[in-house]
Amino acid sequence: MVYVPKKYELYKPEDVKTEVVETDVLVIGGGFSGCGAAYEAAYWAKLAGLRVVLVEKAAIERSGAVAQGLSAINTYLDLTGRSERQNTVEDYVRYVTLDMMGLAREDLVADYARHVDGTVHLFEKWGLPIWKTPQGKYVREGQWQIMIHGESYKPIIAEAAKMAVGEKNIYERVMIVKLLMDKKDPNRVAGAVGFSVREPKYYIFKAKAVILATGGATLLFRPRSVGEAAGRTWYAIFDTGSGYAMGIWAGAMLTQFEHRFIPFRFKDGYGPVGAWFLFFKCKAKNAYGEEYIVTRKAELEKYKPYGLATPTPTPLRNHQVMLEIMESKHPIYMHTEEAMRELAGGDKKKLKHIYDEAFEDFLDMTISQALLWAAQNIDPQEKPSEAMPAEPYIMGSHSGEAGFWVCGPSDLMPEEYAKFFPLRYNRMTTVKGLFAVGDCAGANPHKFSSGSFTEGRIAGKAAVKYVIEQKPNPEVDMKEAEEFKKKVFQPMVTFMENQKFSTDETVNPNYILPWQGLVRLQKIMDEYAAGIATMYKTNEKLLNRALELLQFLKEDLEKLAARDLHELMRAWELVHRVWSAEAHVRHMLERKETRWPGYYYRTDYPDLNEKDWKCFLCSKYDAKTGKWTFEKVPYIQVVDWKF
Ligand code: SFD
Ligand code: AMP
Repeated sequence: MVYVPKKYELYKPEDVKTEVVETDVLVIGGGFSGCGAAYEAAYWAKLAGLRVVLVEKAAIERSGAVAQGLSAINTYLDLTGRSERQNTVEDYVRYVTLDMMGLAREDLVADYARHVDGTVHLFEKWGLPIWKTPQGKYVREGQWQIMIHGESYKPIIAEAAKMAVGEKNIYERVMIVKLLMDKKDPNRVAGAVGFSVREPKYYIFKAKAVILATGGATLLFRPRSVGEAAGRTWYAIFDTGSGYAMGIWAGAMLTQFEHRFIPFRFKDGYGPVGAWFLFFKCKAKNAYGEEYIVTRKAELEKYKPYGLATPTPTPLRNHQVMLEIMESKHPIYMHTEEAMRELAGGDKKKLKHIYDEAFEDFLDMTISQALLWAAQNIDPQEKPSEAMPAEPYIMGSHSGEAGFWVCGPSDLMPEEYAKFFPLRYNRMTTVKGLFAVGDCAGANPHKFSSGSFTEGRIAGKAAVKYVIEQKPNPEVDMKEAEEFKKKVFQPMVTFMENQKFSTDETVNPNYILPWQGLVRLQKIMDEYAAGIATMYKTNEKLLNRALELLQFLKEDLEKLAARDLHELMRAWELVHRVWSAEAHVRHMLERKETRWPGYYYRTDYPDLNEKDWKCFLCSKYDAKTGKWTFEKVPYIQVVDWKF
């Protein structure tokens, strides 16, 4: 039989058209923070006659973390009395800072917190159904969270952003690969380049201000879901560290990049636990029926003062679970059946209502968890469900605080933080004209959906102000931008040149496919950088070995192959993931303490070290020399909160 190689839609760079788009403000990523940025920037830009462009690699109607919907808005303070419980900004800042074991940028947290309610009210106006009490108050899930019927959360928010900027200013199915810098000033952004994942087209976006809103970084670590469940994760698989990598290359300062979030989740489907713990008052117990938050309360003493905070910080709640698992007292069970029984109090009608709510929680947000219940014959009113800490996620919007060091609001930002910003515009990174929001903005976590949109709005407004006041006129090196097209399409060329070398195109000594590189990355991170394989433990030796192996992987990235435009996107996503992973490892290596037990353990520095490490860890990459430099910035209490 004659071997006939398969045909693919492959393009040589010289066959790809270039389209140049000029704008004042460019928003990269149309998720929650990107939609917020576009919505707000459009308002101010219109008054000033400026253009705002939003570019997204998917379709914003269903892109990003909220693609499937959500069942709760996790950040709503309620300063005006619309819900079952009101809060103050001070108390919110206390909660967030303690949840991060003492390290949060309070200027940034207070800033989004004071504006977040207004965002939620807009969401409701745009049609998002929020649960109401018979008295018409928003139903609280917990102190800070409110319940929503959120299956269509993303389309509702995307529509508002689309209407604000106008269809002609939205570029969908365009994967952004790299930022462009000003020819005259290497520390000023000038735009970005990317390619269409639908047609042979290369894009050069020229912009005066750029907002990074590409979400966090998932699947850097081998996930618990492998084999038949490969690809199932808790957070958005589309969030591939693009903004991190692009900002790193541009020389923007990172902060807290050693931080990660380990979500404790319903096992295998990754169903979130928040509604179960807070709204349904569900208890988690070990295999022997012991409620570990009670039996392991004394463990929290070791982590004073944070261990004594209410609620117990998320990493410490994880830590208690991990101790159970390390002592082999798992499976850990979420006792949904007990919770539902207790809430219903013998009232059958009430039980039916609670049952519906329980299913809606997952159907709104994590459909696969409801499917898993069905597949495994689990009726949540009869049987408990297994839960488990998942693999690490790098993010700055949920219970994680990795991201860029950004400028805060002028009324709250202390001088120790401000000194990094020659120009002071809210949420601008240390690169002029480059802003970061949502998962991309570091040291101000717990934004979730509503806070990310709010932070986008803050940055959108500031970006327009920057363009008006500074009148930046960055110059793009068009030759360099056009030259980069070759690099972008190189994986297709590599495939074309080597496809016939072997009879199985997935086994070829001259190239690697993106998924092969991805499993390599995941193996390295899992085994050396405190993934699930080592129960989240690592040490200096392991981390140094991780860096060595990542270096080999980086060399092999030059030999990536792609068989179609979709795979070309996967190739560039992998490049972005690898750089995000490297930054994470370098940061973990640098912080010589275990600040977040339950997120990761440095076994060579097993304790909290308040004296040397109650500080933000910041880093910068110099693309010219290939060197990373680190710097500590002190934590400063900005808001007057008390324990
Ligand atoms: O239950 C490029 N989140 C929750 N928030 C809540 O308010 N309530 C909840 O209930 C939450 N929970 C939850 C949450 C997320 C997920 C996945 C689940 C459950 C299952 C968190 C929020 O969703 C999250 O904080 C925000 O969405 C963060 O916003 P942002 O903008 O930082 O990220 P994004 O929305 O994922 O958007 C990123 C966009 O960028 C695009 N993109 N575009 C072009 N070029 C590139 N190179 C790009 N790279 C990425 C993406 O496609 C995407 O659109 S619970 O667990 O607590
Ligand atoms: P999750 O579903 O775990 O992402 O949580 C959703 C929201 O509830 C987040 O704001 C969490 O910080 C919060 N949360 C989850 N579990 C608990 C808990 N046991 N105690 C206090 N807050 C929680």
